[in-house]
Amino acid sequence: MSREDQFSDDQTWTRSTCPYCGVGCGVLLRRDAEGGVEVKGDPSHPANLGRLCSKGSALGETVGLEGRLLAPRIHGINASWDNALDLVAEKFSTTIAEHGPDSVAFYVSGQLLTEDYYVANKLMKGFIGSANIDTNSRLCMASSVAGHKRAFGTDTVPGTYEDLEQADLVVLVGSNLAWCHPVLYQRLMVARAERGTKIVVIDPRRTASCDGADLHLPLRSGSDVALFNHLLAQIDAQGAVEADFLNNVDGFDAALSTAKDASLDPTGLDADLVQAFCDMWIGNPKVVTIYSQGVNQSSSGADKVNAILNCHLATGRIGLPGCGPFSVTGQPNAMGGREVGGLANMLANHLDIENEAHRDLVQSHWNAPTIATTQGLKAVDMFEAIHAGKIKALWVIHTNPAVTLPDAGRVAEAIQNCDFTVVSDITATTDTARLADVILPASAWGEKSGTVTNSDRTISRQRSLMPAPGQARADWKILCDVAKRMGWAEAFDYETEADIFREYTALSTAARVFGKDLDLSGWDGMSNADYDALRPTRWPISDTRQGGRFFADGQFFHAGGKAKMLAVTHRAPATKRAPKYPFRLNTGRIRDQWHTMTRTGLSPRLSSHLAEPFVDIHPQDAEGLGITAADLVQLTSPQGQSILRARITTDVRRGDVFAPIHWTGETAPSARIDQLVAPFVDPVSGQPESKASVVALAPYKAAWYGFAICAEDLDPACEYWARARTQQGWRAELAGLNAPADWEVEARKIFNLPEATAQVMRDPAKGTARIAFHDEGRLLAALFVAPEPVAVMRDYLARLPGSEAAGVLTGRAPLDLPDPGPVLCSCFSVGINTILDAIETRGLMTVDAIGEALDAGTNCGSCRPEIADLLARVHMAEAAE
Ligand SMILES: Nc1nc2c(c(=O)[nH]1)N[C@H]1C(S)=C(S)[C@@H](COP(=O)(O)OP(=O)(O)OC[C@H]3O[C@@H](n4cnc5c(=O)[nH]c(N)nc54)[C@H](O)[C@@H]3O)O[C@H]1N2
Ligand SMILES: Nc1nc2c(c(=O)[nH]1)N[C@H]1C(S)=C(S)[C@@H](COP(=O)(O)OP(=O)(O)OC[C@H]3O[C@@H](n4cnc5c(=O)[nH]c(N)nc54)[C@H](O)[C@@H]3O)O[C@H]1N2
Ligand code: SF4
Ligand SMILES: [Mo]
Repeated sequence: MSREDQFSDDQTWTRSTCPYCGVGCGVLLRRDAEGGVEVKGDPSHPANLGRLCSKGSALGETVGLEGRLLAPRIHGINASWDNALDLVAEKFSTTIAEHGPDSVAFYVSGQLLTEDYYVANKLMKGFIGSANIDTNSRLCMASSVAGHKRAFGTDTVPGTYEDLEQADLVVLVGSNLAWCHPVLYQRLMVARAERGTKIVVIDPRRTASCDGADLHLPLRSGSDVALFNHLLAQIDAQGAVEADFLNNVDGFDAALSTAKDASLDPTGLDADLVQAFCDMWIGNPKVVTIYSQGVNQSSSGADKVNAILNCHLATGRIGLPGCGPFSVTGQPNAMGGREVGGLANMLANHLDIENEAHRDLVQSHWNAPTIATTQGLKAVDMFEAIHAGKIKALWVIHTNPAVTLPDAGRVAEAIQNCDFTVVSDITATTDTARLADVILPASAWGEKSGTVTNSDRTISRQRSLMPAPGQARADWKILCDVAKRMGWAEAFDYETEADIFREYTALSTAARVFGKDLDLSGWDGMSNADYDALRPTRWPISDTRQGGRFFADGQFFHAGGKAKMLAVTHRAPATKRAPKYPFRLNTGRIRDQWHTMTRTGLSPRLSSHLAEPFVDIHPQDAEGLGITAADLVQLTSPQGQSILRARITTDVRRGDVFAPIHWTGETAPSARIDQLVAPFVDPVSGQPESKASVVALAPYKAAWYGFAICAEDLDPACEYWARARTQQGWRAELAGLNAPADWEVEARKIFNLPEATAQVMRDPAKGTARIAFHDEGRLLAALFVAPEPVAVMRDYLARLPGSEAAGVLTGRAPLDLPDPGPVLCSCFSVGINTILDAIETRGLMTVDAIGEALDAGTNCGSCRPEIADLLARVHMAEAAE
């Protein structure tokens, strides 16, 4: 029987899991006639029940071979696998022989499959004998891990996704759920429509998640501990402490007395607003507090987590239907990584590196020659040790640290200067891969196979739908190939990912003696066929229990079985604003891009939502600096510089600016935001403070600005450029300090069109130029230049390459063809102007009415918060008239 036959009514669909966020949505996949991939939500997957967000819906647009790395490369030249693997094994072996096991390191990713992660960890900790394996989850979940362990004695998310639907109140702390966990947000919105769930957002910035919220607390950056300490004191003052539950909790008195001493001043919030929040929280026993990077990515991240957990422990609101703290994980397998010991400070199966009995068990299970006895270097320290030359061989797998680590310029320098660097990636030219000695082609989502664990402990399969292209290989295979060449053939002799998974579940069974919560013993000895047919299942999975929630029974995992409340005090962010750096730089995500865009950036639909990097500035700050909308702005921090497009908005607090994290050397070199970010970390978790650096702002005085469209690629050489995919090719924003002598010559260089027929319109007095290149009547490319930001109809023009486009140089749509404006609904490509026009001319009052009229928001629903926001703005403006 084929794999599909076993679990699908329709035999042509393969069940798999979305490779993006930690919601972990199930997808149904099928090859289409053109060799592409059709994607739809899996109605039977418990995470999404058939829903998908914009990124999941566009997966089919991102599986082509464009940009793929198809063969191993040594110093930029294609090599055979044998040569590349021999070189990697030899370099790692000799470095270890000469300088010891701690002179090498792996930097891996929460996007690896559990099987990949398990093997990487086994190789480093049990065979190389160092714990220098850390992961981008250090930048992502480390504070939650530390907070969980301090409070519960284990790193466990107590609740399930159903809790969001059963809660009366959902509090989002430092989480832009509407954009970053869109399907969970949709589930929440449905529950809200049905049962009136209240929603509170705690975020310095007004986000799309605020559109459906009852309250928004725009607290000062980094002040969450002060707010939750105040809540704890209020819980006590209002008699909401659950005395019975406190029998299972240590540390209540100390935590409470610290909380009572705490001041609300650091939050900068209005006292009435805080009171309304506390009353709501205390008055709704069914409360879920969701938290994410606004909490974790902070120099007090672990304390923020514990301040939140304290409130749930004091009220016993944990592990019951509809209530509990909920750390939503970012990456698709951040949880799986934590489960198999993917961080430098843990072992597989939630076992501890410092515990001798734990180490012995793991070592004997692996039949390993050694086992690391102390924690390895955490991400930021690891790259510092590379910079200092202490680590001499580095292997980066499935992550792009030259872009995403704080002080990214220094990190790039460290990678560049490291004696030997290997990168395993699917993309040929990432900022990190460009710096490596050896790059190894990995098989990608859709080609590879294994398991992932989502935010609510549900383990699902990723299944392959098509063979890997070129010479690409699964990440676990590449790791095993190297391990075998390093002399450990037997221990890494797996035939399939099922072999690895079986070894892991057997370890879990052996680890039962330690009474850990993570228990997969029910799957011990699973057959290949069972592994193939595996349905999404929430752990624990044993003979005594399956799935469910943790801790309502008061059983925790510290010695003695009790939970701990921690006395935590507010600490301001590590960097202080000063006259030289008067602004606080907050960073985060946008709706339709995934991290460094290597995959989502291939999709024209996803690239149309926000096509250029930007910085959000409060109107009063902008005025003081002489910055107006669409100006370019130079940001300077002690670490580096960036140039970004200004968006003037009251969504940010005065003194704060916000910029997205997604742009790279490939898409907008001067917008790499982590070049500005200071490398300060939380002292407990080692997680960097990615959202609270200090910067100075100044208008960027470009001599010229340009907008370009083209069918083929472009290669700008100016100080500022940012490019984005379109259905017809590319669009790009450009700016420079020196205008070239001849714009036609320059345009030919940018587009690499030395011969094409040019149509040129110049106005030397105004300093403007417009050049279009045609081939047999079809538009190849066009460039619009002016001494100020160019005013043309960008979204209209971006659709023209490949068409006749006779009037392109006017820069506007013909009068009878309205300009749809920037795309809001990426599924149906509906622009803002089209929606505004429909609201105004047809009197539409609701998001659903707009959906009926224009289809916008009716497929994945990711744009519904923004449509609601547009509606609110129009109706508010009307009311004011
Ligand atoms: N579209 C999209 N979705 C994604 C991803 C993506 O790249 N794109 N990445 C995935 C990953 S790996 C992750 S980790 C998650 C992240 O998901 P989120 O954490 O929801 O996303 P962010 O935008 O990083 O940050 C959330 C919010 O924290 C706020 N914040 C900043 N400082 C503070 C503070 O001091 N206190 C509070 N309370 N809030 C603060 C920011 O203003 C921001 O709105 O998203 C996942 N989902
Ligand atoms: N300032 C600031 N910085 C941040 C954050 C922030 O909020 N603010 N967020 C942080 C967080 S939470 C995260 S999670 C990180 C994310 O940062 P990264 O992990 O560095 O970013 P990605 O773009 O996800 O990198 C994944 C890489 O893996 C490659 N890849 C894709 N599929 C495969 C595969 O199957 N195998 C292999 N081997 N490679 C593959 C991709 O091409 C890409 O190069 O960024 C962090 N950095
Ligand atoms: S919410 Fe979107 S990105 Fe996240 S797993 Fe689901 S479809 Fe993928
Ligand atoms: Mo993340």
